[in-house]
Amino acid sequence: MEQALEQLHEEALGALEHVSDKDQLEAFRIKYLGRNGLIGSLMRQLVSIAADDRPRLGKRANEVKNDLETRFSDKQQSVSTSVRPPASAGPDLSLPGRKPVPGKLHPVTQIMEEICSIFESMGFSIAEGPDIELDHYNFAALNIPEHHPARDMHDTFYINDAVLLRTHTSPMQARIMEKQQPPLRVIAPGKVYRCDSDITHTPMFHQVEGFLVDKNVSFADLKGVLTVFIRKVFEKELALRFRPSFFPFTEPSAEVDISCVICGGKGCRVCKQTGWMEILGSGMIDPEVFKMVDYDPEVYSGFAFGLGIERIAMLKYGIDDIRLYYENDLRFLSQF
Ligand code: 2U9
Repeated sequence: MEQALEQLHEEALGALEHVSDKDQLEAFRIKYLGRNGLIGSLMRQLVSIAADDRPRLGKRANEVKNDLETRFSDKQQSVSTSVRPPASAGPDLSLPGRKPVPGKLHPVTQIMEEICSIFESMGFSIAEGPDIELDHYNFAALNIPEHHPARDMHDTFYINDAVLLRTHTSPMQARIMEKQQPPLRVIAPGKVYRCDSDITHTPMFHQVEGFLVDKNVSFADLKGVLTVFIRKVFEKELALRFRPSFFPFTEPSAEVDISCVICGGKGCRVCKQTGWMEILGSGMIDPEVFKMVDYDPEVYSGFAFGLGIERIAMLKYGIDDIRLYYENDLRFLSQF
């Protein structure tokens, strides 16, 4: 028994010498010091030896056990510190890397691209123009002369008497009509600016305005194009309702409502129990606009429309505060 105890002690000390990582250390613990380990089973055999020898061997077995436990815990310390480089050695290259978070397009850009591709599929081309615009193209060329009351509604940021931040993207279309002859199908997406800020308005927002000019263009064509567009962008068979309205550059004009995307037209809090949501403005281009660019209104007719992109995205994704788009909070933006 005594010899077995001393042999086991030596064997364990030798084994501990060769331990160099946490897994080996745990295997050592289980083999020698664990509940069913070799030291424990040797100690259980003490009951069967001669009563005279028992106190001495029992004492020695405890010494061996304590010695192995102390050395085990010293080894534990050296193993756990040896995998960590000293602080002066720079970054720990053995640590797992951080997963890169891929960036995404802003939700407004995503919807803008989607809207453009829907109109492109219907033969429209895309035109982009300057954010800083002449008063002439923003207003006068669109049948909004000086002192016209419609100018008040645009809450314009003026740079000087003749230059402003465009309040809609229609100036681009006026520039195109000035240079090109029909037939034309163009949409103008981009940033526009109005001095207004609350839960549904930001001083900068995005619009898409479009127009189509050709011979024999009717209000039915306008309804057809807008119905296809709305159903594609919302991916739903929504109903459209055309409500008479007024814009200086279109006559007749109509505001377009869609059946509520939330309740399907039954009436809910979002559509204020009406079953309808206002979505865009539209109309047949006013003959006065044609005259300004030397198109003959007796030969050509056309329709135009305009919509706010943030509003479309708010309705599509159920967002109730337009300012969320521009607070740069990744918890909001990364959802899209
Ligand atoms: C030309 C002539 C006419 C574009 C149009 C609207 C109606 C319209 C607003 C809707 C919400 C902009 O974002 S919004 O504030 N737009 O209601 N825009 S017709 O009419 C044109 C465009 C170009 C030469």
